[in-house]
Amino acid sequence: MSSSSILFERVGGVAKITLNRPDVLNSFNTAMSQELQGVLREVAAAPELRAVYLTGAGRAFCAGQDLAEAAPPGGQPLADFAAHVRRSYNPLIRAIRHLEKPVVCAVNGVAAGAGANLALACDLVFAAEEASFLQAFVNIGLVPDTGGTWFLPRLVGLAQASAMMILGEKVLARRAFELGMVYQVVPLASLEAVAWGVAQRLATQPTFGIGLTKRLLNASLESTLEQQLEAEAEHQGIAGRSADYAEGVQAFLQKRKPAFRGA
Ligand code: T3D
Repeated sequence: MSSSSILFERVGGVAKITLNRPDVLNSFNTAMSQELQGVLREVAAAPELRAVYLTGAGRAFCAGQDLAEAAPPGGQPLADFAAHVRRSYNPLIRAIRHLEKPVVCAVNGVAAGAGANLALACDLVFAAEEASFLQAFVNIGLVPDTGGTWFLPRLVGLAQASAMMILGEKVLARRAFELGMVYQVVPLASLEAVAWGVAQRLATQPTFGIGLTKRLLNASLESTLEQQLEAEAEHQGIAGRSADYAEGVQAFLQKRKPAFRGA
């Protein structure tokens, strides 16, 4: 499936997804959100797709909600913001966190509002040195959404999250790295090669176990140590019965490269 506002390519085992409204810095209108939701459903249902690569077209990653759609000059503003957030943004975050495949995000430029929080929900976030993160909501009198109030304090602590969300100032990629918001910062010229290389490699890894790891990490953010110890045991029980585990151990003992199938 490929459409104008979301580009979707299957490259080997990787789903390459590009936010594609560069004239408005890839900001989300309703159609783009619905298309992205559809693509993520397609990826979830395709066992041959074992990793996701998400990026933006042009000079930005994503500038959040398309403000011209939300409040068109001389037109009708969105009637119900709560319903819009429930329909357009919450499903994206649920889809990414519940997708039992690694999601690699390449933040190629500014990531603002819902765009910043979309990136933070991904599993491995690479940022170009030229990229920045902006909790833009306060600048227009809104509250943070798209999971930001959940992810950001957990990533950077309450003091820094509060400052970002209340002051609404740009955080440059290097600072985002120092604060723990992103995995790696690389020059823009090598961003795609680096992040894409990781996504391609992940698609050959034991992605069944990586999916279970993602489940455990999701749970860990809300569990007690006792609950988490039990969850680890239960999920090790599942991983230990997988074909990938059998292959991984045999390959190790036979001193050869494993051929994982993601099952
Ligand atoms: O239901 C709901 O609606 C609630 C949900 C809310 C979710 C949200 O995400 S709220 C937050 C919305 N986003 C913003 O407030 C960010 C607005 N944009 C900016 O602050 C700046 O554009 C950036 C800091 C992101 C980038 O600045 P800069 O100087 O690099 O670029 P620019 O010149 O401001 O923008 C370039 C073009 O993109 C420009 O159009 P033009 O003049 O070339 O025709 C600009 O209007 C357009 N653009 C940028 N962001 C948006 C946008 N158009 C529509 N919506 C945008 N969000």
